[in-house]
Amino acid sequence: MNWKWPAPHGETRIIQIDLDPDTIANTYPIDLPIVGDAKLVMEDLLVRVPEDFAAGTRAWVDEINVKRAEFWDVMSPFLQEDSIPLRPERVIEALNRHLPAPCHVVSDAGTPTPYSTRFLRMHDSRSKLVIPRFFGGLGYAIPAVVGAYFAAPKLRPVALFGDGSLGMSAGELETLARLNIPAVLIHFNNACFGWIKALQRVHAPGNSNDGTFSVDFGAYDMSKLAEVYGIRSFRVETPAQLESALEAAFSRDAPSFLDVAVESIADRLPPVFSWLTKVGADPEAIGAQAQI
Ligand SMILES: Cc1ncc(C[n+]2csc(CCOP(=O)(O)OP(=O)(O)O)c2C)c(N)n1
Repeated sequence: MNWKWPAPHGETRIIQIDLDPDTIANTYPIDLPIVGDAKLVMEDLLVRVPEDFAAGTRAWVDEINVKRAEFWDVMSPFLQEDSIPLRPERVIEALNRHLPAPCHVVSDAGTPTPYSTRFLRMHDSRSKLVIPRFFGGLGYAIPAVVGAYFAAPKLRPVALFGDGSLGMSAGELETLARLNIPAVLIHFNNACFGWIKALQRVHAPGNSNDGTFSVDFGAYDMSKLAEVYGIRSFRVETPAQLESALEAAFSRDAPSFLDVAVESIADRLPPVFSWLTKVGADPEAIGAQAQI
């Protein structure tokens, strides 16, 4: 939240745990720096937690679980919605039902980030979702699943990316094909740099050209691109096609590419705190979203 929370000089006392001493207190004034591996430090901290504090924490965890259940209730109609073009959250919902456990999911910046962080459900502690959020460089997921596969060949690698990312690392499809990496590649095709288009609309609404500039691509069937490399490809426009493509992709032992035509995040804002605040929606409301 652009370092707005917790307030930098507020009441909250902050302990920062980091493996890298150089990052300690870089952003916030902190009360207690601890340099160490997060898992080991947590184990040490847990034995020091007083019992009455732990009891209070249990009540808090219960409260969070109630809110969590409420969240899934509120979101369920959107996750089930069969509108066309498909809503991105509908794609994640279908993926949840097909993902094997454990698995490695890598997501690019753009549409896949807000929707995978909010809706992807991983039930296995060995599963991982990796998103290069530090710089959010587009084009990471396709090459990264090659690395994920060699790091853990028994775990199914899954890549989530937009068409902007695909444009930046499409050549790596050749690597996946040549090495026969059994990745499931899910392309969120919205024919634009959606993230940037949404930012332009949020910050400069009502300008000529709809306030947007240089962010639209043509609407292409990108499954044909993957086919060039001999990768099994699926063009997905309907919920039924989504189901059958996921079914087929996860039953194969070779790379598969799903070109999924999705609604653009420039048309209906995803749960991005600063965007919702800017357009006057309540970002803290469960299931907050806004049409723009
Ligand atoms: C290498 C790189 N260039 C530019 C950006 C800035 N950027 C962030 S999101 C975005 C648009 C992403 O478009 P797309 O991959 O099509 O996903 P969408 O937002 O449409 O879902 C851009 C250009 C970036 N993050 N990385």
